[in-house]
Amino acid sequence: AERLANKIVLITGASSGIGEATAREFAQASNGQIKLILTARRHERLVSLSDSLIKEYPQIQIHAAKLDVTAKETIKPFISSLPAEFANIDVLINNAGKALGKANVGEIEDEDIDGMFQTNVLGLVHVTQAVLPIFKAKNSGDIVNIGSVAGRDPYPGGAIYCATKSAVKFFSHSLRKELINTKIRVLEVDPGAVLTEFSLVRFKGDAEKADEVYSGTSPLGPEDIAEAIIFGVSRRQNTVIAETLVFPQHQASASHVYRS
Ligand code: NDP
Ligand code: 8X3
Repeated sequence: AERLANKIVLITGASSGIGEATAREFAQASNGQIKLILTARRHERLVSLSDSLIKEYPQIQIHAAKLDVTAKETIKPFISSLPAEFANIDVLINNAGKALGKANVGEIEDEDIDGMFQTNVLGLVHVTQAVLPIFKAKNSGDIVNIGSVAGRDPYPGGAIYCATKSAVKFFSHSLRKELINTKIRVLEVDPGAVLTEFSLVRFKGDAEKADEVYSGTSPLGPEDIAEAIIFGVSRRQNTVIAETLVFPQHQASASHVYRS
């Protein structure tokens, strides 16, 4: 809790799944001694998350705001017009992301291709570009990028999603090298199967298809990934948990999954 105390944490995609669980875990691990900037497109969800956290941790400070990471021109103005008490960000959690569909190349909807690259890659890059000057100015800060097992182990039907997540990996690794002479840390967390709205989004609201992804398995919960994120961020300054691959017990690669 001491290492997290009074940190200012910006989370993208905090309205659901891993992002929401990460907000909760930061609140719990710091016992409310933290300032959270919660962003996503669904503002009403951020408000109810914020309300529930404030109820549990009355001293917590939360700024909940709509931010679409694909709206490139809004990102820098958003960061530079944060309320003064939230402006000096310490931790950036680049979590907003998605898969759209599972079609093979040649049959992928144009808007799915664009949606995945714009959110998972360009959104992450532009948010990082907007926040990094704050970190450089004080020579500290943590950037946590949410990749995926899909960025290490590509699978048919995932060409675009896997390409976006391997882009996240190489962006993260390049950035860590650029920042080697600073106290800014770059952490990459790569989840395996996590039960969130991920598959519902991928299959565009088809709950049956989404449920099939997890049938006969015990997927991770978003809080399991949140714990890995908070572990990395709360190490002593000299320690960089550079990459973390987290599977549920029945999974050993993107496609090697045991079903009972
Ligand atoms: P969810 O669908 O539950 O959450 C995704 C979050 O991203 C939501 O809060 C959503 O908020 C936000 N988001 C989507 N589009 C945008 C946008 N344009 N701008 C801002 N926020 C956006 O899925 P997960 O929690 O599972 O996904 C979180 C991350 O984890 C993603 O990067 C995903 O690729 C990755 N991941 C997930 C795995 C899984 O099995 N679940 C495995 C490996 C990686 P809103 O719609 O309100 O904008
Ligand atoms: C999500 C995991 O394997 O469904 O990143 O692509 S997978």
